[in-house]
Amino acid sequence: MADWVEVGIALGANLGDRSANLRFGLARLAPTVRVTKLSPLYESAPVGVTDQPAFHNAVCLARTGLEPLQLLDFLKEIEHAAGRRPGRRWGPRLLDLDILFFGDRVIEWGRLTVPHPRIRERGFVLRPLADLDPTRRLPGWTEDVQTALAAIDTSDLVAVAGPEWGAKAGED
Ligand code: A4P
Ligand code: MG
Repeated sequence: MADWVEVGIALGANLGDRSANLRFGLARLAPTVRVTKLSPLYESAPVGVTDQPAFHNAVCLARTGLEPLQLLDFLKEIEHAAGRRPGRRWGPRLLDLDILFFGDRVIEWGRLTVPHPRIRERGFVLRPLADLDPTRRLPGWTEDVQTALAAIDTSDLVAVAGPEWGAKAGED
């Protein structure tokens, strides 16, 4: 096991009971991945493939002793346990768990790119990440999270619950 490292994880869902699916994912992270901070819950218009239902999105900060590819496999297992099966890229999903950053590592392996390459374009990631840590500068970035957020349009985002959403049941 590596030393415990801080990671950022993005959570998304646009099928089924979206907030329940995200809570399922959160619950499955522990104790291997210990969540230290959870963002508010947002509803967001679909990006990429636009003819699909709106998403619920959130971000958490966490600590883990897993190596990067172990973390990726662990997240994929949780997605599978939530009922997700391989489908269209950017298409509808019951649960999506993406690694936003992994300590100060810069990774470009076949299966894993860290920091996540599309963070800067995505309000549904930047906004909740800025809620948790606005002055964070991700490895390889010249600006911090709040500066990146100020550069994009986030008018489609609606906060639907505060960070306590992670502990509640049945509010979708
Ligand atoms: N992969 C590479 N780097 C990473 C990383 N940092 N974290 C690989 C997680 N996975 C990473 O992912 C495809 C492959 O990316 C993985 O097998 C892994 O080896 P996937 O989750 O199976 O498929 P995907 O999510 O459709 O693809 P991708 O490229 O992760 O899509 P995105 O960029 O995550 O976009 N609109 C709204 N409003 N909210 C959303 O959450 N999500 C997407 C998915 C599109 N539009 C959205 C949302
Ligand atoms: Mg993904």
